[in-house]
Amino acid sequence: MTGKGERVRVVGWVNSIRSVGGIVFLEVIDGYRMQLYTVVAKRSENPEAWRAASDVKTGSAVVVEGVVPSKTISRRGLEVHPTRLEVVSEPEEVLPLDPSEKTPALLDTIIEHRYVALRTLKQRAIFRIRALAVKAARDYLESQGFVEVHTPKICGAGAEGGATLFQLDYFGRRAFLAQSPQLYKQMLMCGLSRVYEITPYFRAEKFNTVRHLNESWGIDAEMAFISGVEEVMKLLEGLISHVFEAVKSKAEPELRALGVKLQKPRRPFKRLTYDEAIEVLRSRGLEVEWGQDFGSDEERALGEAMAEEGYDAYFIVDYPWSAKPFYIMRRGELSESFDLDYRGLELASGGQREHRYRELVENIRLKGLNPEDFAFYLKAFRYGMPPHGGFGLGLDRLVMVLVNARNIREVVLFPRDTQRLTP
Ligand code: AMO
Repeated sequence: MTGKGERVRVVGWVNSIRSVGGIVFLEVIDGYRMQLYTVVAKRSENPEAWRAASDVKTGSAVVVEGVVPSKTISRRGLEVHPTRLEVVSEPEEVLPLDPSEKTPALLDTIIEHRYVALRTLKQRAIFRIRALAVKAARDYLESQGFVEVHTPKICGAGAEGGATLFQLDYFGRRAFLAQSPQLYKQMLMCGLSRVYEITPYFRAEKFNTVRHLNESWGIDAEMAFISGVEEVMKLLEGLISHVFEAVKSKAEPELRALGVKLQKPRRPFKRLTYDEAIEVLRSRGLEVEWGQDFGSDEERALGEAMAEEGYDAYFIVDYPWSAKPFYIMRRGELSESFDLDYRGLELASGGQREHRYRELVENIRLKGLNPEDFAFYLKAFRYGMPPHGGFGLGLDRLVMVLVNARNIREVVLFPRDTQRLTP
């Protein structure tokens, strides 16, 4: 903390200017911290610094040296009386948004000019919390023995269904952008039994929702020698709880700037079977057929029902196998899989995988796919593949929940959707 009477050096941007009589007030946001300063330049105190402050334009990058006075007059930020004020860069034009947040900007304007928007406390808070969540996730998974890995993003096959693949020409061969690290993280289970990856993935659906992007980040984990899917769910529950705890305890100024009161979800998270979920939905007047996956409307309705029971976070288990990908282990009509939802938003999905070679080949066929397209993947199942399972946790969605955002675009610096390829 900076004490009264102390000398300080401030680097940052001028967010607003007010001039009264012989005093200029500059609101300056720090270069990277959650810190606002009010630079109070008085003609009577330091004419040179006052003159420099009088010439400053909103949006300028400045370096200020000064003193924190024992008696302050400003209401916002840490007050600094300058002894020297240097403008290191001036804007070429008027800023596209008001960084002092007196006039709120539209989300489209923010996305178009995210780098300027980061001069507001709210925007800065979102991306500082995002970084903290990633760090907390790493810390947690590493504390559980997981090794961070990096798998290819240019791939020869996809795992999550053909319609959602971005195709590209790879030296004359057909290749795809990775839809998920699914196939590779599973192959690794043949030699390293706990791995995780924090990675972007690419989905080519023409989404037009507030919860989908075409490039999205995920926290993927995979663990072997498991005795069942419950072990995977416990890991995910621990991870989510740890991230909430870390953000709550380490991002106090950020949460305050956003007006968010973060509540750690009640543990253990509720386990709701697919059949129970169908019952809940039908009792709320939604028409759902057994076997279908839930869409946003169903997810929201379930979220309301669970909230009434006091659960923010809940697993949906025992999905019909027909609604799940080929790599998920079957149990008759059902599957060893789960989704994790938070207040009506799907945050993660996962499950136990089919590790038995013959059954896996059969599953691929049953989904109407050609095992030959997955030869490189299937090979790893011939050399002593242990029982394993894992999950893919949507990082963007997790951050949405942490900062209470309604639109996924709020928490991604430069979102990629059907309309946006730049900036
Ligand atoms: P799934 O396709 O359910 O599973 O993805 C896992 C989680 O990633 C997030 N997510 C998305 N977020 C934003 N935009 C998108 N287009 C998008 N697609 C997915 C969601 C989702 O719950 N391989 C499996 C995971 C596994 O079994 O390990 C998979 O990719 O939060």
